[in-house]
Amino acid sequence: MEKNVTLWKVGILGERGVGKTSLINRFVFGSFPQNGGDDLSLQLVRKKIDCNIANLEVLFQEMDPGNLSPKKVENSKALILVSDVTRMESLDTIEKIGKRALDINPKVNIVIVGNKSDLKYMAEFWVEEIKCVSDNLNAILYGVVSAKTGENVEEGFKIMCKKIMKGTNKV
Ligand SMILES: Nc1nc2c(ncn2[C@@H]2O[C@H](COP(=O)(O)OP(=O)(O)OP(=O)(O)O)[C@@H](O)[C@H]2O)c(=O)[nH]1
Ligand SMILES: [Mg+2]
Repeated sequence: MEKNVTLWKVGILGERGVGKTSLINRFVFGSFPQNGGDDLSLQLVRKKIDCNIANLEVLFQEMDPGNLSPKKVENSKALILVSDVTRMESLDTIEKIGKRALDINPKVNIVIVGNKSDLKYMAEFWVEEIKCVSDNLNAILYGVVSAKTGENVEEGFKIMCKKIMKGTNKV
């Protein structure tokens, strides 16, 4: 008999090319296709999460920041805002996206990541700057990750789920 499933929708947003598709591929399929792989922007990608929450499944969706409707924000358990550590303006962009999302729903759970941590030698910003944006948006979690090497990806998603479940400071 199928048990009840807890299903959370999680939106992934950020500038073009920051690695949204690659992060989904890394976490859900454990792979890093060259050039980001197939476009997942129109798909919902579903994954079971093993993190003390019975039968938790997450539906990931790349969202177009220019088209962030109240319905999309309301339906999302969390929004993961992705920047690229080699491009400073990508961090400014997610701050703007985050502010817009909070205007729509001040209670939305926000996670801030700087992707491409494997390119640290080319980085224009790092954890300190990410923390600053995270504080401004009252995010539940922030950090650097790499879809290419997998650094912090699996752990990060699991920590996010645990924090949401505990309702650390929101929900
Ligand atoms: N070195 C490195 N490259 C990455 C990483 N993540 C993504 N890339 C590369 O960055 C490029 C863009 O990745 P995508 O995953 O397509 O980015 P996206 O945000 O989905 O892009 P759009 O859907 O076009 O907005 C691709 O060439 C990826 O291979 C990473 O962690 N490290
Ligand atoms: Mg993409």
